[in-house]
This record gives sequence, C-alpha cells and structure tokens, in this order.
Amino acid sequence: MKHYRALIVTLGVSWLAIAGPACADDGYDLWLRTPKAVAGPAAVTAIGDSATIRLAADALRRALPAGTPAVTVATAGDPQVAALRLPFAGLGDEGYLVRRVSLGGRQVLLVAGNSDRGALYGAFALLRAVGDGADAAAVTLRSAPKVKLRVLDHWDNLDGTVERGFAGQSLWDWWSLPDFDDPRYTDYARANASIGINGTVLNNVNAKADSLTAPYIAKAAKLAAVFRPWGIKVYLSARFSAPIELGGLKTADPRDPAVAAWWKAKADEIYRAIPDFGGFLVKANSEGQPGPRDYGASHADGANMLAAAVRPHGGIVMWRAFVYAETDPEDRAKQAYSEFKPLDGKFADNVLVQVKNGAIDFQPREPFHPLFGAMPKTPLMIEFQITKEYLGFATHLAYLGPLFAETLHARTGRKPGETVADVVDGSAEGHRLTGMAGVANIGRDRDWSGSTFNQANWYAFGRLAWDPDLDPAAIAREWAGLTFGNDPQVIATTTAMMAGSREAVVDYTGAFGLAHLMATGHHYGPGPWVADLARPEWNPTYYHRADRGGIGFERGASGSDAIAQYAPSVARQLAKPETTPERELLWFHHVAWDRRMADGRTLWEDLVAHYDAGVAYVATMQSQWQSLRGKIDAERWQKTATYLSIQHREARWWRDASLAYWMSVNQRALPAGVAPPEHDLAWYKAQSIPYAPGHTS
Ligand code: BDP
Repeated sequence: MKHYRALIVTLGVSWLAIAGPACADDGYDLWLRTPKAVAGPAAVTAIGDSATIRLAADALRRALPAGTPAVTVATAGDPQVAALRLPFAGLGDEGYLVRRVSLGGRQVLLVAGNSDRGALYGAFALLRAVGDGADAAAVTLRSAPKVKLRVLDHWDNLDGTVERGFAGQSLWDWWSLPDFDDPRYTDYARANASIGINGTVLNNVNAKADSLTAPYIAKAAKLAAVFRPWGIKVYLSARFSAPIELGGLKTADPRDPAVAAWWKAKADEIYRAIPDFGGFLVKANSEGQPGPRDYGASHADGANMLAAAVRPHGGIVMWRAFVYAETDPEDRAKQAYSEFKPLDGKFADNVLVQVKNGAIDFQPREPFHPLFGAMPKTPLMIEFQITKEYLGFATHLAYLGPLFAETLHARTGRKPGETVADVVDGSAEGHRLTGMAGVANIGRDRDWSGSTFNQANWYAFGRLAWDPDLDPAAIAREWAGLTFGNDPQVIATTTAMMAGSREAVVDYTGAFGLAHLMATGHHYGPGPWVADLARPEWNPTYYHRADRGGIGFERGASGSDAIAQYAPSVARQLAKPETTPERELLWFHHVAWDRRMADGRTLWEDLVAHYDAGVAYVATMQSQWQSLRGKIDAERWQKTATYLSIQHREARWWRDASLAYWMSVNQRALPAGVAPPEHDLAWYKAQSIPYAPGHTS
C-alpha cells in the first residue's frame, strides 16, 4: 500500500512536471503559437512532392483553425493551377498568392507561388492573416519580397559563445555537429521562413580560419541540409588571412595568384559539401581584422578575388564597409565613406557592400550612413543590429522597428524622393542583387532572444527585409496579436508600450544625437567620462566633446566636415545647427549649453528633461504591464515584469550617472524641481561589471 501510494505520488508529480511546462508559456513558440482551443486538422492538400511544399502544408495543418475551408498548396507550374491564369507574373521566385479558386471542381483556398518557396511564404502569410483575426475564407493575398537576400548574421564563435549575444550560448552546437541534428535547428528554420528570412551567416564576422576547415565545413553542411527545405541558405564569415593560417602561404595578398587559387580551391571544397552555399561575409581591415589593405591592395581587390572563387557556383560576397583604423586620425564617422566611395564601380557584380545603418556603430540613434545613395554602381546591403548591444541588452524593452524604419525611410537627397529603402531594394538604380542583414539576437535561451519583446525585433527585421516600406507600428500590431493573442486590450497596451520604447532608451542614455557614451568593453551602462583608452575613437569623450561651454561633435565645415559626405541638399540642411533636426543636433554640431531649443528652453534644460522622460517612460511601461496581469500567461508576464523593473533601475542609473558627469563638466545646476543624482560622480565611475554577457573579443 505504501508503495502504491508512493507510485501515485510519483505519477502525480511527474504528470504535473509534464503538464506544468506544457501549459506554462516559456516563449519557445515565438509568434508561431497555435491557439489550442481552435486548432484542428484543417483539410490541407499539397500538390507536388517537394519537401518545401510538404512543409508548407504541414505548417497550415498545425495551425489553421478547425473549420477553415479546404486549402491547397501548389506551385504555379502545376497544370491545374496554370489553367486558372492567376497573376503570378511579377512574383518572382519567392512571391506568393492566396486566392479562393475553383480547382478540379472544388472551391479551395489556393496558396501558391512560382516556386515551392513562394508557396511556403504564402502559407505563413495566410497564418499571419488568420492569426490577425481575418476570416480564412475571405483572405486574398499577393506579395513578393522587395529585397533578395534577407539574412541573419550570427556573431557566434566556435567555442559556443556569442559576441554581443544576450540570449545564452550559440544555438549551433559545433561540438555535436554534424552528428546530432538538434530539433531546434528545424524550429529555428521554421521561425525564419515564417518571416521570409532566406539566409544565415553562421559564424562571427571576427572570424576564425578554423570555420573553413574540412570538419567545420561538414558541420555547416549539416545545418545547410536542415535549413534547405525552408528556403534558407548558409553563408560563412571568412577570415581574410586564412590562406596563411590554413594554407601555409606566405601572404594573403589578393593580387597574388597563389592566394586566389587557394580561395578558389576552398570555395570548390565548400560547394562540394554545400551545393547551394550562399557565399562569404567579410570584415576586413577593421578593428584588427586582416584584409587587403595590409598589402596595399584595395577593398575591391579583396572582394573581387573572393567573388571570383564563388562565382562559378553562383555564390556572392558580402563585403563590409564597417572600417576604421587606428592609423587614421580622421573623424571615425567619415572613414567608411572615404574608403569606399572611390571604389564605386570597381566591385564584381556578385559583390554587395554591406553598410551599417549609421556611420559609427549601431548607436540608439544615428543619422543614416552617407554611403547610401553615394555608390550608385554598387549594390549596397544594409546591416542592422537586432541584438541590443547599445540598447540595454536583453533586459531592456526596446522595440527596434522604428529604428530600422527611421533609416530605411530617410531621404538620401541624391534623387528626388529617393529613400535609403530605394537604395537597399535596388529600385533606385535597378540593381537586381539586393540585401538586408541583421545581427541576430538568437541564442539557446528557451525564448530564443532573451525576452519576449526581443522576439519582436527579430520579427520586425524579417518583415522589413521582405518589404522595407512597411510601417513598424503595423508590424508591432501583427506581432503582438500572434504572440499574445487577439485580446484588444492586450494588443493596445503592448503596442503602446513598444511604440516609444526605443525613443525612451535614446532619452535615458543621451538625447539629441549623443552617441557612444557607454562603458568600456562590454558596452553596458554609462561611461561618458571614459577618456583613457588606447585609441581616441574608443573614448566616449571623443564623441560628445563636452566642455564648460557646450557639447557635441562639430561635423560642419568648421569641424570634421563629415556633413559634406551627404548629398548637397541634405548637407545644406545639416550645415547649420538651426536647420539640423534637433534629434541629431549634437551628432552634427557642437553647441552651447545655453542654446535656445525649439521649445524655448535651453539645451541643458531639454537634455535633463529627456533623461527624466526616458525614465518616466519605463515607469509607465511598468504600470501598463501591470494592467495585463492575468491576461498573459504567468511565465511570460512575470519575466517581463521583472525585466521592466531592472530596466527602470538601470534607466535611472544612466540618467543619474550622465547628469552627474555633465554637471561636473558644465558646472551648472539642475533646473528647479529636478531630482539630483542619487550618488556622486565618483560612485558611478567606480561601478564595474566585469562579467556582463556578450563581450568575447
Ligand atoms: C561593434 C561591436 C563588435 C563588432 C563590431 C562589428 O562592439 O563586437 O565586432 O561592431 O560590427 O559594434 O564588426
């Protein structure tokens, strides 16, 4: 009897252990959650036998509500579908349409594309629409991606750490690859396919040559095989000096035929293992990485040599324009333009130059990079950072859709109405090779991205890569519905929180275009006082240039003249502080603390007010989130509530430390009624957080 009771207890406990986690929501399912109450095996038929078509049909079967009218997944080439004469023209390889049609005498909802990948994207688009509350029977969709390469850049190291990763260890278990096919690889691919991502760079741009050795090629090949049916190609970051490190050559000079031959043989080897390998991503001559400049050759020489190696296989090279050198005393914001603009027209046609959204480095706010629109003969791929290296890591809630869109929708001034998005999607110059890259925020945490709201940044990146003209507020609504369900109060509240959350980070870390004010190395927390690092442009004081009289980096004609890198109409507007948008004022100009701002207050008063507004925004998010208690599963609710309280504490830390420092420089008092910093400046300077995550270099 005793045993019997023990058995019941054990069974009870283990049943709970199984049922518990299954009922709780740890965020693993991302935006692909199946509303269990309504899910049921909808009648889904697949025409054609490709793995991709089967996946599309499975995805629909898993998630379409019971009672959905019959659905057929097919490609345009199927004779029955072709006979319908639907508008497939212009949809390209990856576009889709969803239509109510009569097929073989039956009314069905047809999900189809010119290729099976198009059909897969159509399936996920249908699920998005239904998840958003649409009646499946009435859904009519037609869409094609505006950007060809929609790529995640993983800054994942071979030892399992992730540079600037705040969601745990790398998803790739290099140790057990290629033998073990972790089911998470498939779940990763499904999530990416569902938002149209079609490429993944597996390893860090600060690359090790080892990733190009036979054992690692085999590991990458395994991942490529898992991702292939989901329409995702694998790319590798290539270390430029690999011919020396792996090949025993004396040089990596791209003009040396032996070097070119080594890369060609290496590319051939990779393509034997991965026939649809995407190509290479390269960080060269930047932050200590080797590159063609080491030999007096140009970035174009380096890129073209690699491009020749992958060309016979249809591969491409993504060559980063993120370059700055300690030997160059020039304003760091000018260096990429100075180096790359003269190379316009010199790159092979399977090279994309990958340009960060701004001229410095993924700061909470940066004006768009002046290279956009300035290299018309070269396809420019934009690079965003999804992982929040400079926006509070995983614990701060900051929806980045508005940051991405702010750059994409900026006007270059090069042609009437031309936006950065027009340059990126190729429409400005008719480029067919186009791309958008996002530095991934994905790790082995159960919720993939370190927090529920960080998932929205991965989602928004994918949606904007598909269509850079989308409205980030609409993307947030779509994501919130898919992630939290369709309760109008939940959607209204979460999207209201997200809407101003990035701006709040700008406010509490430093408004008006201040940038690069963070602590050394790990980049977490404030360090505007740092002035002792080896390279001038590593020091926050280099960027803010605050003194008794004023603050800001003068980039007009009397300063570094970086403004002259913009199109004349944009440069004219930025030339004077009076016509520079206030949100970018201190990025472009050094101005007096007493300067009158548009609202009539002084710059100092306004700056202080922004710090307070940023902190207040976080407090508001906390109470908004409180109002959703019980409307969101306890696990996701509690983690978010806790993270918001961390964010509030740290927003105050940023505010107080920054104000204490500015006051030590400008010798000004705080405006009346403003709370003084909690501690003195020495206290803030003494803070040290040596084990902050993500700092691996
Ligand atoms: C900086 C990161 C550094 C990266 C670098 C890059 O701090 O870890 O290696 O960007 O993009 O923002 O190469």
